[in-house]
Amino acid sequence: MLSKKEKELIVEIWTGLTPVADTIGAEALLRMLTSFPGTKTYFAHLDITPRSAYLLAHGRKIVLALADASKDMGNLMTNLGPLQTYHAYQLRIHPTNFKLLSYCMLVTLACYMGQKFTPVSHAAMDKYLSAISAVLGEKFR
Ligand code: HNI
Repeated sequence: MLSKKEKELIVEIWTGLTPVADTIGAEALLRMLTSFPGTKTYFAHLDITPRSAYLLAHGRKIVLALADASKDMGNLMTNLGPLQTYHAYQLRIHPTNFKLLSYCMLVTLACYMGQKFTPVSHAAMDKYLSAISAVLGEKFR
């Protein structure tokens, strides 16, 4: 559970990062693909070289989805319904992978935000990404 303060902090962080959504998203993806090579299997048909047009565009989609969902945290289940179905039934993403991307997103935010990524922000973001991961991975069988 995120407190009211934590929720506000998360919205503030993602709102601030929206202009660089492609950079943040692409770096988080690249870190995941490099540190956990097994994740590359899901992107086998795509150009996942560092800062490729694809990685930037896809990274942007992920960050914007995270930013959007943060604005209505009480309804993650409903609002992420289509993404949940897509990841579970069409893409068949094993839920472990959401933890890996979340971890790489935290590292990316720490690098990018520096001092602004305080321990309090870190803890709040960890909770938020866990909540997202739980929703996106829930339908996988
Ligand atoms: Ni994910 C497509 C959001 C985690 C593999 N993913 C999307 C799209 C969004 C998205 C948005 C684009 C949907 C569309 O085009 O309609 N993905 C998210 C979010 C997370 C996440 C918010 C967690 C934070 N995705 C993951 C993980 C993997 C993953 C962990 C695999 C390791 N996603 C994919 C793949 C696609 C995808 C593969 C389709 C890519 C494509 O371009 O075809």
